[in-house]
Amino acid sequence: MDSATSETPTASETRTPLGASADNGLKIVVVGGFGAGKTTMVRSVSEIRPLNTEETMTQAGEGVDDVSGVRGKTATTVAFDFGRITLDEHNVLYLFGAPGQERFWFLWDRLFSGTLGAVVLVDTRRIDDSWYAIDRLERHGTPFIVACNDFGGPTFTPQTIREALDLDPHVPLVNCDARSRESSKIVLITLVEHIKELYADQARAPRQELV
Ligand SMILES: Nc1nc2c(ncn2[C@@H]2O[C@H](COP(=O)(O)OP(=O)(O)OP(=O)(O)O)[C@@H](O)[C@H]2O)c(=O)[nH]1
Ligand SMILES: [Mg+2]
Repeated sequence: MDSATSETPTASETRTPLGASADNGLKIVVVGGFGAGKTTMVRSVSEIRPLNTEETMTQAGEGVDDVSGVRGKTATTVAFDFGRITLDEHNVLYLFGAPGQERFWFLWDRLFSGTLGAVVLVDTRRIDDSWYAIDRLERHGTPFIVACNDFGGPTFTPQTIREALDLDPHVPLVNCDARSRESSKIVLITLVEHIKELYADQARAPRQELV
């Protein structure tokens, strides 16, 4: 197998040093089905050149991996992607992109450890591939949002997607283009705001019980 494990140059060629006042690291993971665009999102939004652990896909994997929905894909993540984005002078998001292939799912538990929240990337042509990620996040109790990545596939109403994913009404659902930095930033902002709301709800809850 050819090794493509590398620090692949991306749109964010600029090397942004971590600010001296940054003292709060927030870990976010990007999960989803095989080829849903996880590596693409980490690459497009990271302010540093991201670390990618990708391997060239060869014929040897054809009997093992379900490549039916990702014809033309040449590389796949075998460990994780890592990127960074500064929110403000104190807060920094550390982004981890999960491997999508079933044979690497055992790595997900480690990736979820200490995670503040997650983005579930969905390819609407293969919605079923997202069930596993959502199930794992719900079991783990990790807050998450769902982002439908634009592969030019059929457009469904938000309600249809919610029903297909059996999504709780409080889980935000957004559209995105993982190749776009701006679009990916909006996804991350949506997640951070969702997490803030959850914490605010939790902070209010005990006071309500005392009344
Ligand atoms: N049209 C379109 N293509 C995309 C988009 N995001 C990613 N791609 C392409 O889809 C392919 C798969 O993207 P990856 O980022 O490797 O997907 P992944 O989820 O990391 O894949 P695994 O790690 O193998 O599970 C690549 O060829 C991307 O260029 C998108 O928003 N629109
Ligand atoms: Mg990947």
